[in-house]
Amino acid sequence: MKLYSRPAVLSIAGFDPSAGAGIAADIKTFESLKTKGLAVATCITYQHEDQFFGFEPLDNKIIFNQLTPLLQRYQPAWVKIGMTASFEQLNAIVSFLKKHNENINIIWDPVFRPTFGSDVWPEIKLDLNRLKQFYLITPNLEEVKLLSGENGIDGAKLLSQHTRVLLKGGHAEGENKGRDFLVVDGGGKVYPFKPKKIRGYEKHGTGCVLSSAITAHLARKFPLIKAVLRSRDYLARFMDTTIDRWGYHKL
Ligand code: PXL
Repeated sequence: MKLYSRPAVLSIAGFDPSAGAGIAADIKTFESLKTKGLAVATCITYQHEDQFFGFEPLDNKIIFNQLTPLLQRYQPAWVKIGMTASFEQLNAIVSFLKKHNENINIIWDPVFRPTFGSDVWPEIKLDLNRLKQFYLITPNLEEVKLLSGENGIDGAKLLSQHTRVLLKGGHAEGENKGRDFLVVDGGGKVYPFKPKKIRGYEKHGTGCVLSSAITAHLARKFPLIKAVLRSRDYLARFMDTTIDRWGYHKL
C-alpha cells in the first residue's frame, strides 16, 4: 500500500487508439514514472504504428467538459499539451487552464503533422508573445523552423526569448542525429545532450513519451536539466524494448 500521494500530471492531446502516441502513451509514461496520470482528448485519430489514416477534432466544449472535473478534483500543477486542431484551440485550452490556476505550468509539445500523416494545422500563425504562457516547449527541427522561420539552434534561440526550448534532434542528419539542445535565458544558455546509442528501432510516439516524461519529472520536483536527462534515459530504454515500432513501458 502506498503511504504517500503521487503528484497529479495531466496530458491534453490526441487519442491514438494503437496507444503508441498521444494521451495513451502519455498515461503509460506518467504511471511508470510514479505520477498520477490524467488525460483529456483533443481529437480522435485513426491510426496504428505504421500508418496514419486521419483524425477528428473535438469541440472546445467537449475538451473543457473533460477538463473541469479533473482540475477541480486533482489540481494538477504540471500539464502537457500535445496535438490540438489549431492554434486557436491551443490558446483556448491555455486560457481555460490559467483561469482555473494562473500558476499552472504548461509544457507544449507542438504537433503540426503526425509522423506519417497529413497536416494537422491548417496554417501556423503564431504570435510569439503567446509562448510566454508555457514553461517549456519541445519542438523538433521542422517545428522550430515553422514556428520561428529560422533553422535549428538559431530558431530555438529566437523562440527562447519567450520561453524555455528543448530542441529535439531526433530527425537531424549526420552527427547531430539524436542530439537535443535545451535553450534557456533568451538563448544565453544552450545545453547540448549527447545522442543515445539505441539498439532498438525507431518508434512511434517518441516525442509524446519524451515530453510526458519531462512533465512527470518536473511534477516530482526534479530541476529542469535533471528532468531532461532522466527523460532521455527513459526514452532510450523505451526505444530499446523491441526491434519494431511498438515500444513497451516497463512498470
Ligand atoms: O508523434 C506525434 C503525435 C502526437 N500525437 C498524436 C499522434 C502523433 C503521431 O501520430 O497521433 C495523437
